[in-house]
Amino acid sequence: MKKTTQFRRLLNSNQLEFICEAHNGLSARIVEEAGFQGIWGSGLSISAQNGVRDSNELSWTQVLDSLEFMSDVTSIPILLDGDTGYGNFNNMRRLVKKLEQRDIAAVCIEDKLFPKTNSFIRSGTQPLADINEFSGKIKAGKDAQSDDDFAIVARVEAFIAGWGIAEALRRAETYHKAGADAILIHSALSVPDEVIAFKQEWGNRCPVLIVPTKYYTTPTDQFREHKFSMVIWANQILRSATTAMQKSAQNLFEEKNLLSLEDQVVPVSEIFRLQGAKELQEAEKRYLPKSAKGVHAILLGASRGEELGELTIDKPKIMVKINGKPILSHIVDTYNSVGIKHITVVRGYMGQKVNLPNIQYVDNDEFDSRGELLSLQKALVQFSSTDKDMIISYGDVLFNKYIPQILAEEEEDFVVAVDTNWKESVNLNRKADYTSCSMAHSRLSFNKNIYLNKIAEHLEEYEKHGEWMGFLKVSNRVIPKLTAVLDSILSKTNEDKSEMSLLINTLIDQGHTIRVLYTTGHWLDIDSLADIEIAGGFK
Ligand code: SPV
Ligand code: MG
Repeated sequence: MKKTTQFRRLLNSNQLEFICEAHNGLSARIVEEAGFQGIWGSGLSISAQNGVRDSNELSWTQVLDSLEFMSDVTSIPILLDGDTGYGNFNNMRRLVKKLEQRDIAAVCIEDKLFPKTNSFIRSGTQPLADINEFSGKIKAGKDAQSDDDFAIVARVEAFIAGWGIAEALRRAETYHKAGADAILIHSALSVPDEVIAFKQEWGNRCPVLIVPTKYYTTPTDQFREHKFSMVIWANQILRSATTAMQKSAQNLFEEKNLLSLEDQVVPVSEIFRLQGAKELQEAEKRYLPKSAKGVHAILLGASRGEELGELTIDKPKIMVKINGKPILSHIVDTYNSVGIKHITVVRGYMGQKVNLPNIQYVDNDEFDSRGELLSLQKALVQFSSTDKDMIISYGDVLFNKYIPQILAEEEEDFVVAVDTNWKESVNLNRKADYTSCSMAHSRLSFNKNIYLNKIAEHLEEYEKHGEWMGFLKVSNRVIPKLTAVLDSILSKTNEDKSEMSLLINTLIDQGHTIRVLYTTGHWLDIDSLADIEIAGGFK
């Protein structure tokens, strides 16, 4: 419902309604969350939160700026305390136009002179506006509004300025005739006598609003009994924030540490929530291009690597040094270079020797008797609910950084990298994972989406389209699915030694599509001493 319509319904409802002061976006949101159905855009509070006086020291456009923040973060109507309308009838017209543009539901103007003074400062000496001039201002405002539901509240300051009930009623009647939708009758007494006397005489000619700041001891039921339309809690949010800020500042100054304060204040996460941080995170997922940043890498690195002989007597293969640093460091550096810093390594053989910093470790003590799928299962336990995509790869495959980059950018649920240059692979005469795909790599496959048919060690030449390089990118959407498939495979005891290729083929059998990204070279499977030489040597 439009905010103007919401406010009109509050004004005309047959029960007592309450609106509460706010003075910036944060306080407006807090007031709405508390349950209020409307906000008082208090002139006193908006001035005070900027450290200036409630004497029109803020320009009217500065007030508008504050209102815009308040309006943007809330769905309930705002009644602006528009002081005297910031000038004459002409300024009032422009004010109404600008308020409507900012989705402000209503404005209240008071019959005093610009620059105004707060009603509780030297109240008795305050001059009132000329009654006819003020009525013209109301008329001009009503004529300027384009939304019929926009409301103008006329605030009668006769009691504040020391005039009696007759003057208050005369003014209210004139303003009502000029088109005011409601009257705010203000009083600086500590008892509600003036406003109640007014209401009794006024009857139900139009809704009447009150601001019980000074007569705060009055039970709310009295306002109900006298059929006031609306109570405005005009400054209590500003004042309670001030109490809290003074206390905290004093505490910090004296204690010079955060210990005694931390439990007394909301956590930073509450501020993020009030700012709507979550919505932005979700929008980023919709609108930002995917990048490797934030992807989680899982490295399967539990096996010893017997084929490297002596090199793996006292450490696992992933810790064997190439070019002066362990294979694992090379892999971590490559992932890091594209922004992937969440890395989990499943270690097994001589696990305690795998101890590079900034990596999460998962241990698979059954690395010898069971296959790599058990390692993956152990790692996945940590990711039952994650909002990150993951790339699963091997602890002994070196690669160029563009490979995780293109995998991460891909939107589909499952993606693998396939080397078209398999005839040049180091694996040519040893065990390799060949792939059969929906289309061979050629000029014809340019711009086509290619999908995986199967992975196998032995394939007929005609259906061999490349070699799987050991990378499986999984979107966070399907991690639970992946986990379920994995669990079902491992629940069959004869699949003890099963490998990643079985998992991928099972996913295909179950109807999942696995996107293939063809690449050429730029990776190296370290499976022999010769591979180490190729990669850069032992030193
Ligand atoms: C305000 O909140 O700025 C008001 C109400 O105008 S009062 O301070 O009571 O005048
Ligand atoms: Mg005010």
